[in-house]
Amino acid sequence: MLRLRTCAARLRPLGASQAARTAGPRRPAAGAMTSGPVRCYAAPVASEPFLNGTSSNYVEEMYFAWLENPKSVHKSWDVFFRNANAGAPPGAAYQSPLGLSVAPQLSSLVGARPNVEKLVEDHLAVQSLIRAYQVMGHHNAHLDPLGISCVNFDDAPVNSGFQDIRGHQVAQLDPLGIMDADLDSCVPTDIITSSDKLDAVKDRLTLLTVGGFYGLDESDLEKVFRLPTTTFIGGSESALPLKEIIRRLEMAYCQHIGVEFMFINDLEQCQWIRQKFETPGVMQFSLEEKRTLLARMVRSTRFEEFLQKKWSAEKRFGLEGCESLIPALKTIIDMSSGSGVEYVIMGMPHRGRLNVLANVIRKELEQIFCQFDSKLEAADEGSGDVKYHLGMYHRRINRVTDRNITLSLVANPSHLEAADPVVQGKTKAEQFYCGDDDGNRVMSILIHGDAAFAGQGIVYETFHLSDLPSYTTHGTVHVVVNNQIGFTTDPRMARSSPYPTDVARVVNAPIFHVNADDPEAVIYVCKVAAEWRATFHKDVVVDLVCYRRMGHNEMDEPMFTQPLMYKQIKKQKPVLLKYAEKLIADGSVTRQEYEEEIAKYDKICEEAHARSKDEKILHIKHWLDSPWPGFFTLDGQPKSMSCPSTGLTEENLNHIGQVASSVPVEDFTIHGGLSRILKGRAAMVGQRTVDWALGEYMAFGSLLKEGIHVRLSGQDVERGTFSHRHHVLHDQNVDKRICIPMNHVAPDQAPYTVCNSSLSEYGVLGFELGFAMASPNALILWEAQFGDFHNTAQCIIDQFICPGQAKWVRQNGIVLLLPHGMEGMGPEHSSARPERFLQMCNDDPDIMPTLSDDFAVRQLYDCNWIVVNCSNPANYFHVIRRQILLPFRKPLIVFTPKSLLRHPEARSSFDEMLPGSEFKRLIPEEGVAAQRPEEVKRLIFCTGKVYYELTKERKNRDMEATVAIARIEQLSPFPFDQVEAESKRFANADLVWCQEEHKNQGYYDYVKPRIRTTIQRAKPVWYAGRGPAAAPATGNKNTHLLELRRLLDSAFGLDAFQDQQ
Ligand SMILES: Cc1ncc(C[n+]2csc(CCOP(=O)(O)OP(=O)(O)O)c2C)c(N)n1
Repeated sequence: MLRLRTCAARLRPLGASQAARTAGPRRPAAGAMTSGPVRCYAAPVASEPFLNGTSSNYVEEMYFAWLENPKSVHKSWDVFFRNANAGAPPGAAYQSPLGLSVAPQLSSLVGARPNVEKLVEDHLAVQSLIRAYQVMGHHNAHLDPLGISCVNFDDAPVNSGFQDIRGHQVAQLDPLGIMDADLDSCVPTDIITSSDKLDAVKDRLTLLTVGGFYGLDESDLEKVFRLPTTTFIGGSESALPLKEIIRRLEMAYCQHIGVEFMFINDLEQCQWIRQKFETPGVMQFSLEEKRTLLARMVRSTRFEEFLQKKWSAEKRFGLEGCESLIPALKTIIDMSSGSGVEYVIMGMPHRGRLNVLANVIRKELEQIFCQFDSKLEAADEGSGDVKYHLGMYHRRINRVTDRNITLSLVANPSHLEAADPVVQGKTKAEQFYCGDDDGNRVMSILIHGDAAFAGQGIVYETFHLSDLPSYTTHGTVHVVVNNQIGFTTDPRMARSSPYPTDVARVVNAPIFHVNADDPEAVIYVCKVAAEWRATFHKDVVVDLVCYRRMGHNEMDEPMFTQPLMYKQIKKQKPVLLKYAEKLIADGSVTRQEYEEEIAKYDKICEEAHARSKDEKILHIKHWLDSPWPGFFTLDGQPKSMSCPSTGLTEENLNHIGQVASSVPVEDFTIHGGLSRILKGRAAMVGQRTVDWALGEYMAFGSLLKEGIHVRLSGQDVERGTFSHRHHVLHDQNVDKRICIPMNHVAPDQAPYTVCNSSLSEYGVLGFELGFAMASPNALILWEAQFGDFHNTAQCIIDQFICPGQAKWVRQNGIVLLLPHGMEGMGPEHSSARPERFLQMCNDDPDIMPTLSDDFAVRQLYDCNWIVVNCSNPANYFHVIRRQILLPFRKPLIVFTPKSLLRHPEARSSFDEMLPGSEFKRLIPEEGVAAQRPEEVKRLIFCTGKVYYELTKERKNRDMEATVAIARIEQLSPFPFDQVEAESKRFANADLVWCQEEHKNQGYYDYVKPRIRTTIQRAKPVWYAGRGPAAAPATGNKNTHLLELRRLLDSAFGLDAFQDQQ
């Protein structure tokens, strides 16, 4: 090692500090030393002229090899190292190798130097060339099965086999400059873009040498170059002639697979990939594998053909042009099953979905076929969904590995990529609940379209969750069905990145582009992708470069917009045919066997079709992606229609209150300000009261104690945006040492997860929704930083949360906490947009429901979601607990307070939380006005924080006997029964709806018709609130206060509405 360092020191000018750094061991020196005694070279040396930062590694490689065996390196290197070790001065060790003897005749070496320089330069050039292929080879790979980027359309050949079109022709031959997998299709000028034919290599090389980048010329082709350790093309050989180096690099990087990985900043991972693609002969398939692949291609192809034959006028978003997707997915699943995965959760768009359901998930074919029957009667309530959006869950034996595997395809809306975070959340939950901390047992696969993958921002948001501790699923395999078109839009109009997959580079995911018309290449990259995930637990992308044989759907005419592309597609021989011919030609199967395979599958389809005619009823619940075994009765009904009391014993409240006020670990120093907060909590517990944060603590802590996992996620939720929560304590003296008291509630409690999320709403809310899908026995909450930020997650709300049960019969108990309130903070942080949630509620404003004993629970059961605005901590506590104690699950939207978090009146007594107490859908007037209700002149209905402004104003105006105030805490489903009771109680009062929001916003449009229905339209419902406006709030504090004053004036002005009579 010392010898090496000495030599290295001579090859590079080292500063003192650098010299010190080189002292540590780096690589074991070879055992046998063949040269003379070591000379320490202490004096600073001049750099040799050809040496620079990059070449020194190469020279070191040479040196190691030389140490092992002087004959393994070129003679010139042998001489050089001998000279160097013999003490040649700087510059003098580089000599012509021929006819020279070793030192001491050093003086005679001068003069032969140019040859050695050339030799070193050539070696460096070869090393650079190898690296250039590793970095840019994919630009020249033959990825497009149509070859249309390389074809003159006026004279397009019919492709009968795999393309043999050189990547370098790309720019020259594509008349349109469109439809290339790689929009950045310029040929890298520093790599030799040629075929495996030596002549072509020579031609190209000659061309290059004219203006040559690396300075190699034709005469170098036969020269043998030592290979650096950063390549595996040599196999067992350590040196190869240049022409063979080029040929092998072309084979590895410029055929039907294009590998993008050199941006990964991890040497081990780069080496792993190099080995997988460079090692000679690595892509060998056994006969068995080839036959399995052919059988899978048969199924994939014939399934679409069968559907086309039977239902030619139906949309099905067929897979034609990318039939290899099916064997691709099956390979990923086989490989993953082999490495221990038991559960694969998938998400995918429309394209090929039925095929995946049939041939990957193995949904019964008759269940798929009967979906095409328009006369099928729906057995489930709700809207249902089209067949290519439904989900599926299936547990079966994987035939290749003979192990159990569960496959689930998550139901999705039309909104492309929206299901990505949902799949990840569900995957994380399944991992969490089975204790799979490293993702060895549960994994996700996401399938994408090329246009959507590049265009939709949610893809990026989802990638950014991939390595966060509370969100990682430990690697996802992404498969892109890159048919080089999005509906009618060409890639050059659809994205600005060279590849549709470039978004994956942000997380250092390797990207394997593959020509989907080469099924073996597809299978190979899928194997590598699955292995990558199993080895490194990181994301990986397989880009299946293919085409779309039909229009966007089977009814569309693609020739309107892509005439030349489709002329070419019409000439394209189907991939199954090409592959079958290849296997027949090489003797892997006989034509008869191939035809029998086809006949066998066709028969399966025909028989299933016959059976499908017996299906008379469509059960959407047969398409559930996440069954909840044991939660419902066998026919899917709730086990009861009641909700137990959500109250807690005094002892429990005290105990949780103490946990919330303490630091349950030893030697843990918290911030002084936090000590005061905890002391304040302890004092509240002593006084049997809770504020908002403590009420939340009681709810979460008690559920945890009862074995319910609680997960709270969102931006800065650990402390709380408003610094009120403090669920994670930070040691002030030890970096990253934290304590989560909520996990110290009881020894056998369920775990509490509280996690600050990435700055994403769409991605994180989708993720939490997916997490909540996995189990009904968990409370999953997402909190927006401010309520209005939920609008960047609108797609998850509109497409999944609001209609999810109606479309896909899957209930979901996710909770959204949306800080809301007009506090004079301007338009951006005031409104959680209650009007939007309320507008999407499914209760009828015009029909007074039939009231029954279980009305409150039934109403909840029938609604699509619950919307509440709690005005005190006890009610918040109850509604959170009710969420779990209900015998079914519904999404819960909570408008949460800001100033009320610290409002001295917004506190609740333990009495309101004891056994027997429950969530109050409406808090009736309980003050002075309630004593003589007949004398009350006005009944104000309101919700949320404005209640406190109203009571203060009422007191100031001394109107407590004349004005009653009732709080509607559960806005939806609307408490018709309680509003009716309150209206009847104050029979002589006029009715006012008061809100602090603008008239076209807030709750007014929702509550007014419902109050009117309740009172049988006997009276008007007056409005006291801000006028209509475009923005949610004013940015001017004075205007804010003025508006508040005005709305309070109208609320308490008993003649304020006279002129509206
Ligand atoms: C968010 C969203 N925007 C628009 C659409 C309408 N749309 C449906 S398919 C499609 C093209 C998708 O192209 P690509 O992702 O390449 O998939 P392909 O259909 O080619 O398989 C579009 C624009 C949609 N479904 N979702």
